[in-house]
Amino acid sequence: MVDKKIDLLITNIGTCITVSGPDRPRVNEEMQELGEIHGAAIAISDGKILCIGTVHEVMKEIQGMTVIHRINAGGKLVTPGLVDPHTHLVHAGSREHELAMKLEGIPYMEILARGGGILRTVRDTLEASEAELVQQGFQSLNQMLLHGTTTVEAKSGYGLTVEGELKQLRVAKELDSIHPIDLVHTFLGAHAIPLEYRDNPDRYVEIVINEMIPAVAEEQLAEFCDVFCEHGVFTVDQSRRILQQAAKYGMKLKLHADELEPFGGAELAAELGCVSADHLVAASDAGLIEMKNKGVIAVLLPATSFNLCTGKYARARRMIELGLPVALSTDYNPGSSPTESMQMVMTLACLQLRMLPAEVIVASTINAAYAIGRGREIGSLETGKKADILIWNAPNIQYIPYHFGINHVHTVIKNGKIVVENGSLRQC
Ligand code: IZC
Ligand code: ZN
Repeated sequence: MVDKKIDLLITNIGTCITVSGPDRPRVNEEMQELGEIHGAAIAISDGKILCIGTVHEVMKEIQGMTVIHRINAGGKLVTPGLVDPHTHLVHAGSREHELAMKLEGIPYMEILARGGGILRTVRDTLEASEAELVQQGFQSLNQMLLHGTTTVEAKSGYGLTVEGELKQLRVAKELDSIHPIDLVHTFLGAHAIPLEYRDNPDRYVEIVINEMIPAVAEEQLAEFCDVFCEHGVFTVDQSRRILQQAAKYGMKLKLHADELEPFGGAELAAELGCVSADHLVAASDAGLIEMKNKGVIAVLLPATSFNLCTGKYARARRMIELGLPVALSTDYNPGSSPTESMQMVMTLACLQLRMLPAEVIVASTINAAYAIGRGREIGSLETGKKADILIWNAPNIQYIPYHFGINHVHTVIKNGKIVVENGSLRQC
């Protein structure tokens, strides 16, 4: 090891939350295990963690090695970078005009049924050039990075034509290559039924199955396939057919399940062995138990419940009690959750889902990483993992969800590089 160089050495870490543990999502009481090290240091080489421990341990291990750059964490709190496993990142425009409609009592699904909502964003996104979409997505990613998110899942679903979906996925690939945040790509052609197929939704499902999935696979544009399985969008049977085809093409599976009413989504996610089922506000106990038995991760999106003003939140306590691995996400999108901030989600998870601050950290790091198939590479601070690290302006982890509505991130290190310094993006 002696000839190895340390690219970055972080010393004087007050408390380091490593979230280290077994190579699998955390369940039950494990969701409260943070793997704290007091008086810690982290040595980084080639974008990865070379060693982590107390200052004494790390200094001993790296003795004789050249240290190229070092930072003093000033006794602050350090955690893994946050992972956001469910976003509709690439889109054009925004939908603030829906706010007054919502306050008048018009439900989200009714706005969609009138040709607004998702379909409004589809029109805006189809009209936008790839360069415009890259520009808008880049700004959102900057916000995410400033708020401590270092890996993001990004769905398509605002094209709803073969070309439109491919365009969105290509933009996501481009963003992945030009922005420090790492992206994980998901095909969501089954996001809404286009108006022209309203009278024959199965015809649209056929296009998703026979044209879109093969085209997306051919260009290797998506690792996951997802479906918005809900009353008024895609039925359980249609969702099953789409996901089975995606699996044939080598994609891993996700599902928007039981967001607004009990619809059999959790049961379907278990039946198909989805990596995650997301939302689950109205999921049945039977469905949750089936998910647990199949190891499906529950991705909860409390900012969406908050923003939809329904007063209905996922039963996180019940899920944790049942032994389901729970992850958190923003659901960032221009309709039901216009926020890039995982810190906002963490506050809502505590106050509305009754999750403990420690559980919220685990759900936003290692369990979120497993929800996008990255649990072995990110989500905790352990030797060999990516050096995705946050230094916080917060005395302890409880303080982050407690003191809400502001950004507590001081420094972001992504793949071993400092990308946010003193709360501002570093020019590179
Ligand atoms: O644009 O409204 N729920 N899809 C499913 C969304 C929200 C995104 C949107
Ligand atoms: Zn979504």
